[in-house]
Amino acid sequence: MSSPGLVVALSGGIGGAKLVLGLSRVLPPEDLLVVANTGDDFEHLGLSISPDIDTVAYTLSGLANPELGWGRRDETWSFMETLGALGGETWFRLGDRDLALHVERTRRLRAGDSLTAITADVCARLGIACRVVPMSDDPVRTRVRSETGWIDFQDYFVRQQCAPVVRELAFAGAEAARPQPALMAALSDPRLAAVVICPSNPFISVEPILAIPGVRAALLACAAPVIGVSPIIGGRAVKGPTAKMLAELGLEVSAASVAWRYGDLLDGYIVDHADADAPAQGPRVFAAETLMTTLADREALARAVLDAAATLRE
Ligand code: FO1
Repeated sequence: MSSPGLVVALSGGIGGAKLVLGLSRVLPPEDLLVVANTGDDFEHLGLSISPDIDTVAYTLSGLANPELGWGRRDETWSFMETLGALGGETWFRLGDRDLALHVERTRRLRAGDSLTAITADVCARLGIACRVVPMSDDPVRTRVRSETGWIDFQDYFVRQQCAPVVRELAFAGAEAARPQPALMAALSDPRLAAVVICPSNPFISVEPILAIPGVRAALLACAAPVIGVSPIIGGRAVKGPTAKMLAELGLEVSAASVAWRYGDLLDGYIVDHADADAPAQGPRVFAAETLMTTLADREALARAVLDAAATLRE
């Protein structure tokens, strides 16, 4: 397949992973670098868990659970059932197969291996040809301030099912985190053709990446177009708390709001046909089918993003 050059995709959550799969099918593997959010990472049951890395890895390897969107397909739950019977915490559900990844990642982190190295080895074993890297090897933890105070991310997202009203977000550790070297190298690579901000929740999946010192400046300075893809379609989020968070943070629930939130980072912005009149000041707006139901949808949106980048490079 012909390639426009190197493409960097910033991804978090389920929506981001869907577009990453589309990009992986329309680009040579050596031309796709996926940078996964790690702000959702947490230690639970003594295990180091990296949900957004795993959602990308499982999605790219065809192992993602199609119903849940997270974890693995063909899962069994003996560990969870037994843990529950022993009075353990079962609000964060770990399937038996998924558990093996968390156990092995935790062992290697304790042995001193980097999250980057562990992720590369896991992806190689899952047969993934493109590069998947964490946004940093240093810990960054998203926290949410609600009316009752600060909450750790997974407690908010899973245990409390996004019920608390979000007043503020913080990314603990971001100010001391070093950006992923492969990302910084890619942003100054002469072959860089596009940076894609995937249709993820801007607050919890993308802003942790942008909060790492040097990343936003490198994106602003990079020679290739930065293309955002709206996670809002017709005023609604496809999945997850994006719309609720926009409203609770006092923003209009619209594709334009997300573009505004990214500010001057975006050169282009892909919105759904339903939002094609979105007056997104600054970035050039392109309309596409952004609801990804089928694999063909994922590929078509990936092509629309790359076409937009080509247009902006002219
Ligand atoms: N999300 C849930 O809503 N409930 C769960 O029990 C749950 C378990 C889980 C296990 C492993 C994993 O990688 C992800 C898991 N998620 C679960 C999703 C996770 O909270 C989110 O994918 C991200 O943190 C936000 O995108």
